[in-house]
Amino acid sequence: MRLLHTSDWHIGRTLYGEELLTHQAAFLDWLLAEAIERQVHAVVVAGDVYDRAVPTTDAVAVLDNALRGFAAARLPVLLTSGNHDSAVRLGFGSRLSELAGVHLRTAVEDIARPVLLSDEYGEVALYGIPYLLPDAVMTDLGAERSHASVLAAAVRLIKTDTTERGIGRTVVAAHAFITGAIASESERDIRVGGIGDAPAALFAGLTYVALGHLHGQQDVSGGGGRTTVRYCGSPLAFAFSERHHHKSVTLADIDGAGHVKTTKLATPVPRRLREVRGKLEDLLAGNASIGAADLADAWVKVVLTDTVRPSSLMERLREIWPHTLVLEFEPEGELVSSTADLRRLKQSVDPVEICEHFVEYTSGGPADTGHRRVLRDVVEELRGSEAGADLAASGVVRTSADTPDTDTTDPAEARSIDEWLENAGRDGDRDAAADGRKERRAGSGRGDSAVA
Ligand SMILES: [Mn+2]
Repeated sequence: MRLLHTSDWHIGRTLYGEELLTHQAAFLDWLLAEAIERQVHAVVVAGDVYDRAVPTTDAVAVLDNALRGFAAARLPVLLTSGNHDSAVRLGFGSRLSELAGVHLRTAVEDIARPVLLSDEYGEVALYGIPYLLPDAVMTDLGAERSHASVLAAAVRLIKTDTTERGIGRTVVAAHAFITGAIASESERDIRVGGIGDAPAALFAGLTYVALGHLHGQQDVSGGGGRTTVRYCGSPLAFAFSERHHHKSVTLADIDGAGHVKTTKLATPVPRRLREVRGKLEDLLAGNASIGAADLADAWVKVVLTDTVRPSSLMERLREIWPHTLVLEFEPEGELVSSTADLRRLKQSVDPVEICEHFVEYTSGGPADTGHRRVLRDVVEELRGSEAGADLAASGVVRTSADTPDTDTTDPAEARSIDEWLENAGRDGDRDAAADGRKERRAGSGRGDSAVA
């Protein structure tokens, strides 16, 4: 028995704004050709068929065309719904499409209804477990609120069915997060609300478990037992962090005794994903030592290390590498990442210092004396004004000793930034009033603060 296992097509997904649909359609054409050439008994698609619960009409047309191709070739296909799919929309007309060999498994009541295949050794029962959101299905399955519990209940239903039918070889498609598996950046985490992941052991006794959800191919059989549990991974890379993945679909050959041999079939690569890092000048010169040569056909992520931000960056990069999709800026030397920046910002209480961070971030170099003088003047003027008191109260300008005073100041009093600026520094007498308020606040004993 030979099956072709694939998942996570995410039809309609974009890559950093780049349309992937034509590449997805090309992959599906390739898949059909491979399935025919390698004479597989069936194709198994383990969820995340579409990228969105409400796919675009173009995405629907691509799937429709692919399924028609498999039906015309008399190749059975089993598809389950993943966490990105709407089970109801994907499952529409499933009893009809089944007549053409397209078996959609998107509902709990269909979990234990197998597609029966046969080879020279007898029958193989093929089941599909849709992505099971514990809150939605725990009652129907008589399970607890966890992935492990609902999946175990689904597997029990399947095992009862195979026992009744007297079938020894069973294949199950499931969309789940299996304990110990390695996640990628492009998946939506389904382990929320303490619902957790599920151990591979709950599939013990089955022959082959065709998993979907994680986008990197991996075997999670976990040693013991004869059950092969495997993620085939997505057919296309969906993030630059997946640029080292070798995307594939899995061919699973099951012999008469239920031994499984898996083979990866590399999927077509529409464009390579490449990440380069360096100074703009070196990059534009196509400096091979930093990997900047020959990127005209690649999807490119550029990390610039210049200390001053050059102008019209994206335009200049796209002139040499038309498929540049992502541009990041990390001045060399001091570690500057958004996380580090935010941490630094959080530690700063002096508004002048906070503004200096902004200057540094936008210009790529630290604020000089001139910058600092202007910043200090503006901040001091603001602080000395009614508008400054409002800003402090609303948490926009932080001072080390301040807590907001909602009794005496109304942050909504100034209706716009323009109004603040217009009034800024007009009334020097208010310094004293502001100081007085600060003292009262310190003594008021209210611990709540908008500053944190
Ligand atoms: Mn997915």
